Amino acid sequence: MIPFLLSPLAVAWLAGQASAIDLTVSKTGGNSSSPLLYGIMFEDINNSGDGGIHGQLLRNNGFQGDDPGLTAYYAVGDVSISQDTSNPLSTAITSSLKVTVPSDTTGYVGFSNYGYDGVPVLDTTYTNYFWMKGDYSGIINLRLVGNSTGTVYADHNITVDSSASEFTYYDTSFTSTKSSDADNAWQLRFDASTVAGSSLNFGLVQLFPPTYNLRENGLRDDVASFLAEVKPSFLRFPGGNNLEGETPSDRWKWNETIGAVVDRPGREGDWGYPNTDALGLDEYMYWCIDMGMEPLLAVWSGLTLDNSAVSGSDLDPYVDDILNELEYCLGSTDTTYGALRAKNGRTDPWPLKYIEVGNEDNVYSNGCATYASRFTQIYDAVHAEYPDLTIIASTTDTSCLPSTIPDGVITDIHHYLSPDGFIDLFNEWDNWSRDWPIFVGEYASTTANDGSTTYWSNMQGSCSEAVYMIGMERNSDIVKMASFAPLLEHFDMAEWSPDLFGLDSSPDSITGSTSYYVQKMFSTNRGSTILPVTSDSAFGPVYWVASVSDSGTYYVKLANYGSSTENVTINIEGATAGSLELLSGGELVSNYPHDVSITPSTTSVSGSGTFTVDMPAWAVAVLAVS
Ligand SMILES: *[C@@H]1O[C@H](CO)[C@@H](O)[C@H](O)[C@H]1NC(C)=O
Ligand SMILES: *[C@@H]1O[C@H](CO)[C@@H](O)[C@H](O)[C@H]1NC(C)=O
Ligand SMILES: *[C@@H]1O[C@H](CO)[C@@H](O)[C@H](O)[C@H]1NC(C)=O
Ligand SMILES: *[C@@H]1O[C@H](CO)[C@@H](O)[C@H](O)[C@H]1NC(C)=O
Ligand SMILES: *[C@@H]1O[C@H](CO)[C@@H](O)[C@H](O)[C@H]1NC(C)=O
Ligand SMILES: *[C@@H]1O[C@H](CO)[C@@H](O)[C@H](O)[C@H]1NC(C)=O
Ligand SMILES: CC(=O)N[C@H]1CO[C@H](CO)[C@@H](O)[C@@H]1O
Repeated sequence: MIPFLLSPLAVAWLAGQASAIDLTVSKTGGNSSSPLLYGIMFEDINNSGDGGIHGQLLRNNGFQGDDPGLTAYYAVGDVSISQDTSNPLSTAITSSLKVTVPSDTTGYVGFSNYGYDGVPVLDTTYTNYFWMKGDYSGIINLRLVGNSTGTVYADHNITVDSSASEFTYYDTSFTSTKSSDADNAWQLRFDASTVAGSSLNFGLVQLFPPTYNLRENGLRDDVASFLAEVKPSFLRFPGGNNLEGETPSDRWKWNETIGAVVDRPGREGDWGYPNTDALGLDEYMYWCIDMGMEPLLAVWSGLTLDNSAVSGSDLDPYVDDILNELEYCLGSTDTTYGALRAKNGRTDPWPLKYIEVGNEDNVYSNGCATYASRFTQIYDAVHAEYPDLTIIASTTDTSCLPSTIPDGVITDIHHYLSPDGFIDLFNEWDNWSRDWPIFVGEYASTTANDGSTTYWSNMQGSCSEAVYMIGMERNSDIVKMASFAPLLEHFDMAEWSPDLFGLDSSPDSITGSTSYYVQKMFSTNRGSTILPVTSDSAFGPVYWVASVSDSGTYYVKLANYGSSTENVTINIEGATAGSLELLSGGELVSNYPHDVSITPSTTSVSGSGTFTVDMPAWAVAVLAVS
């Protein structure tokens, strides 16, 4: 809008507007773009797995981790509840919940579970599993209730015949109406009159809303669907630091995350809370298959978070463990671990093509000093048996890497920076050696330019990520893969912000940060060839990259890392129509939990080979035309 009177501010505004930027996209030349460029990195941090994307909603159901206590449980009625280690459910699940009913008690009593800061109660169907032990024949009443209000959203009876000699398994499903908030609990109640003076034990209670692609023990459909909209190309898992552990025995152990959930012991994760490992190796693989992603499996390389590293012959058993894990993923059903995979429900090998050796092996001094030998030991063993696997080293730092990097190895770099930090790295890859490919395995703008911590990404930070991504895409002949991190948080349980998106237990809580929308815009608008662009202007404050798809759609990605509107003219000979997606909202404006103000707008555009894009301050845009 042109102001009617030219105030000094308006003159400044016009001055900012005066220099139109002219871009001409070449229809020939250029490098092919990596088809895997935009993917995701996942580890259980801030309850992104348990309490986040994994479907199971009840917390502390297996009393896992270092000191679970009665976290999330409450007594319902005049009973006492306790963690009972003398009635383990299985070798892996070493406790159950004991509900002791005083003599002369009548009515329905039992226990509740408050989930991860509440249970999300939606207008949908839930499946519910539990084990129980103790003499009881009669009705078990399952409910979803407002924890403070007592409002009943779901009320369901099943008839059981439980014995004192062993645990009996029950599964059922029921429908619910929607609660308007997060303050909900799941309850299990029984008729006290027949138990009075005695007790019952319950094990591994599980409650699932509909799961993504209807997988058993699957992901929350609403959360996974929101992520799927990004169309990520790969999933790096299971860490991150959460792969490592403080000591070797604390590491993520693949063979304790498979099979029936009742056989998974879980562990104290590296981010200070228990991991149930219900989201285990096979579930990650199904997640990849269901979202059309390449799995990128990180394997433990001997580094622990206390700055020690297992190396030399001490590493041999762990190398064998990696080979066992790969046999589980890739072996035929004639092999020991391939047969185990089949027993667990998957006959075909998993479509695994990428593994990463460790995580950030450059960060700790003892890690860097030993990584060259540890990497080589693992590389040699894996490559000998699986020559087609692409192997990723966890650092680009050549001082930690072998002096000769084997052909085909990708190296991983991580950047957590201020917005200006990403602008400074715009040309990081322009002059980089083309000798081996790059994976930007973690990146996010995490602080403001003054160094203060960013709570949720704002447009300045997200725009700086877009500038850096433009730099990667321009160089995606060597930058093969990139993933923002961390992916997801439970708002009430976050130890690391900002994250790409988040949720809590209230309805409609799933919130994309401004960075989520940048990732989505870049990932869903990909060409196969990066095209040369000529311009009358240098990069900054506006940055751009152009590409074309095999079907002839031209994409021009733009970021304006500046405080003035910039008028950009884009020439693409022969292109006549398409769309413009634009994300803007002010330098320090953010989306917040339950307060989403910035989402991309899409408009139709037409032109005969020329398109103009007015880039607001701190904006990110994608022009897609043919
Ligand atoms: C293609 O890559 C080479 C480096 O290998 C680079 O010099 C050239 O500018 C790239 N072309 C485009 C269009 O990005
Ligand atoms: C949930 O309700 C129980 C009583 O049933 C109460 O003790 C507990 O404090 C409530 N929890 C929360 C988080 O409000
Ligand atoms: C569950 O069973 C109890 C006891 O028979 C009964 O009072 C209650 O109405 C039943 N609830 C439902 C939802 O059927
Ligand atoms: C997992 O593998 C390790 C190393 O091979 C082995 O010691 C351990 O017993 C296995 N655990 C299970 C549950 O199979
Ligand atoms: C990369 O090379 C270009 C010229 O080709 C130069 O302008 C730029 O500063 C270099 N970038 C880095 C990070 O060295
Ligand atoms: C942007 O530039 C084009 C081409 O010079 C011009 O037609 C258009 O009016 C300009 N838009 C604005 C808002 O100044
Ligand atoms: C800083 C913070 O809130 N950290 C939390 C991260 O999540 C774990 C598990 O929920 C909490 O124990 C931390 O306090």
